Amino acid sequence: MQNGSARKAEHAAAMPAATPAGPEPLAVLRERFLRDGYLVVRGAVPQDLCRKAVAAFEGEVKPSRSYFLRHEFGTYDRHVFTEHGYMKYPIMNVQDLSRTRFGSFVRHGLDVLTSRRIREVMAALLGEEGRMVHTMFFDGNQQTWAHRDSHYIDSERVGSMIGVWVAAEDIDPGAGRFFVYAGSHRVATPPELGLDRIDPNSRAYKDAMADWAKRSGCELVAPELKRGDMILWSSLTVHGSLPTTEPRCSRKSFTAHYIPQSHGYLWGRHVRGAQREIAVNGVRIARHADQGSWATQTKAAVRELLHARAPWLLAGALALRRGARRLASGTARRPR
Ligand SMILES: O=C(O)CCC(=O)C(=O)O
Repeated sequence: MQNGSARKAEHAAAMPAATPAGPEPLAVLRERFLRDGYLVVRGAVPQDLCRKAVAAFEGEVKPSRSYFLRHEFGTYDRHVFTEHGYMKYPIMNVQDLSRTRFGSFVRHGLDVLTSRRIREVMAALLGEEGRMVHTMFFDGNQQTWAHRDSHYIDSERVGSMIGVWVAAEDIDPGAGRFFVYAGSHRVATPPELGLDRIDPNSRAYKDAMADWAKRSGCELVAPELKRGDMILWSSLTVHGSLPTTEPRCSRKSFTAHYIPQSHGYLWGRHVRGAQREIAVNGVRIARHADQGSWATQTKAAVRELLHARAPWLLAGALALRRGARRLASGTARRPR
């Protein structure tokens, strides 16, 4: 673990200057976003809204023994807690959670992600109103590998999706800050990453991407973010989270990925067809699954049981499913 002053110096060097008081003109924000591939906006979300969403997480979600879809593995799993009691793996797609069990968390979480300043900045950057296609909530740090969102999800016009990460509390420098490689949206993915061959969830992708990002010459920026601040980035900007050096601190935060609402979107690098949607504060939000359904929860429980009692059977079933998906993905578009 680094000592406090070394860490402070590292992060001070990586911090962009805070935006001056008062909202900056949208045209200025857009210019900066296009140049750097990311943008920090201070005080974007009302602090009270962030507090309500965090309280709902603590009251409804954290004590729950339900299965939630996880970003790290793409599977439904119960919470895993860090040594200091934080949920290690983020929850994926807050909009898909059961409203009966987690109604307050879903309502306040989606209010955070569709709040006024996010809507107006998004519209300025996207060139039209945004549609939300993916969301997450973080408590602890899964230590997200360096990646380009576009290798997983994007607008059908590759490069036009925008991510937003909202600090729901003051984020400690050692809590695993969100980082971007500034300007990496303008650097082509190197051929050795071979996305037509490499699964972007594989170790090979994660190692190759980390290595390339370091060699890219782009500066690693891990801004200080206080409750209500947000950072936005292009789907082509390489980003992730720093290692945790202060395990007593959480990094409560919401993220969302927006596309221009007139666009279709790529999910797992495929064009998606029709989809269900809800609307919150005028923002259309794609729904992917009913995470609270009896079928989803039962399947997850069976999978957990197999994992514990007959891992060979589970491995075989998963290999079969992967094979079937690979066959079905003959039409996958190659991302940049
Ligand atoms: O905060 C993190 O750990 C990473 C979030 C992220 O990669 C995303 O929202 O696209």
